[in-house]
Amino acid sequence: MERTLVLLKPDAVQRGLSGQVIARIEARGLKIVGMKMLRMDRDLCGKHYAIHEGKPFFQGLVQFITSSPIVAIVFEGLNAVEVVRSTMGATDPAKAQPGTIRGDLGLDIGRNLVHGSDSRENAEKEISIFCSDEELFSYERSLDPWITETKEN
Ligand code: IDP
Ligand code: MG
Repeated sequence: MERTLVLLKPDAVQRGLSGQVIARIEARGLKIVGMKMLRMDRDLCGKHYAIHEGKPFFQGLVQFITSSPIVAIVFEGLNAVEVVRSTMGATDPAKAQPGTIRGDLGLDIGRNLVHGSDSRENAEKEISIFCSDEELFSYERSLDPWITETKEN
């Protein structure tokens, strides 16, 4: 089954929205297979956001994401990457559709609450940055057949 990395950014944790964000993703049927709270440092930020180094917003992003604890969650399920991305909404909350996490709970591109991997390949890389194999769990839920008829993807 496909896995993806979700980060509840410092603004989500500080605003007490962690539960709401997790609930929206869980309610779609995706399963939590790993979760932890941590404070990102400059090093981890450089690894996770390597593709954005040098961009005008990078310094602000580092400052923000390292400013307070985050929650890192690995979700698993059918089309997990795409489903999380569509549930999050567009990067800029001002442009995100109502009904999405960013469209309902956010206002500013620099405070957009949540991260979700943008491809299966990047998901695998990002998960390995944040979680060891021992921190990830494979388990069945009895309701899985009521969420999807697909066993593998
Ligand atoms: P994504 O989070 O929707 O995948 P990316 O383009 O990968 O968006 O950007 C990573 C993160 O960098 C965004 O979620 C946001 O926190 C921050 N960011 C991107 N563009 C801007 C900007 O123009 N101003 C401020 N922050 C930005
Ligand atoms: Mg991105």
